[in-house]
Amino acid sequence: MPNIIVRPDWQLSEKDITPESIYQNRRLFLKQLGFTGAALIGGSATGCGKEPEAKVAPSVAASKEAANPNSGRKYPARRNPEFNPKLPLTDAEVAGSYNNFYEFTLVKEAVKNKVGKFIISPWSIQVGGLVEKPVTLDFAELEDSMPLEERIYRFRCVEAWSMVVPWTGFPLSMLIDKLKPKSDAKFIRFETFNKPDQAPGMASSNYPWPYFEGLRMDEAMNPLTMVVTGIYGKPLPKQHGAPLRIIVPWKYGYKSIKSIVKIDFIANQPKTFWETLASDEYPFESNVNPAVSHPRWSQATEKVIDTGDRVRTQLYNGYGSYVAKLYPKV
Ligand SMILES: Nc1nc2c(c(=O)[nH]1)N[C@H]1C(S)=C(S)[C@@H](COP(=O)(O)O)O[C@H]1N2
Ligand SMILES: [Mo]
Repeated sequence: MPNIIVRPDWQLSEKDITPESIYQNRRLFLKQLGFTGAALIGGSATGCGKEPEAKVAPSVAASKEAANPNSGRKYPARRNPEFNPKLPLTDAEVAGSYNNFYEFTLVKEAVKNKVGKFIISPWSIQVGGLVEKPVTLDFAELEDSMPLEERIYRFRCVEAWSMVVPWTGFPLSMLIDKLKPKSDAKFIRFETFNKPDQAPGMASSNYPWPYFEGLRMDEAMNPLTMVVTGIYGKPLPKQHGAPLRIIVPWKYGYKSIKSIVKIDFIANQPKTFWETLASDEYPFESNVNPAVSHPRWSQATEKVIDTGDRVRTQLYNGYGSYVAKLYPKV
């Protein structure tokens, strides 16, 4: 009897559209992390299975530029209504044309035109330090196995500009729980890729590349801290830090490190990229605080990037109800 079961594209399981060797490898990575098979086929473990999986056909998502060939079925993710500052969203085009990503260029408006050579697939993330089992994560596998959600956050750069954008991702705490850091791990350190051949700004400047950042463990575990894989309902474009970055919405933007390749759990407070360059201007903690001026400018107000409006800056960027308890002395 001929096989007459014909399923539309979007009903194919990951097994059907992924070459077998890759599929097997991914399962290996997942096993190391203690993920179960059920979590593999996006979303079902979390009740997100009813999301519009077929918005982007797998063939489209599998284009060369996709960090995860399966991501078409994961975007847009369900919006989590808890996180919505009820402010007008920044225009997506403006947010994607005004970027700080010094690996490419210092000119914000030009970043999106300099990312053409940046290769985001395959992408792996090395996890080490004070952790029970050091692992190398495959980005596509990680994204497939995590329940993605959308959250609208305020974002405040130390340069006194701000935006309001919908990020897609999952709480960093979810990943940390899987990675099982040891009890003496008090900080987490992140590192960005080091590829001067793909990122012209790395070759032409004397910064201490690759970019590195860090958080206290309690900051990393705070429910606001996200691993971000998308923005405006789509996978992250390169200029926003593809394929994955951190977002820490109560801290100045430079803490939200882009395009991560390495995560380490450590006992002592790590140095950070900007702290190394000017510790008085960009200290480790860097919570948004309108009362503490940058040595060279006031932090009392901020300019909204698409409207040009100048608005008052809020302590912890408005997220005090989540994080004020972490900082007994402001
Ligand atoms: N690797 C890396 N991460 C980075 C930066 C950078 O230059 N390199 N810039 C930071 C700064 S200063 C800001 S304001 C935000 C900007 O993020 P966006 O371009 O997505 O708005 O990314 C942060 N993360
Ligand atoms: Mo920034």
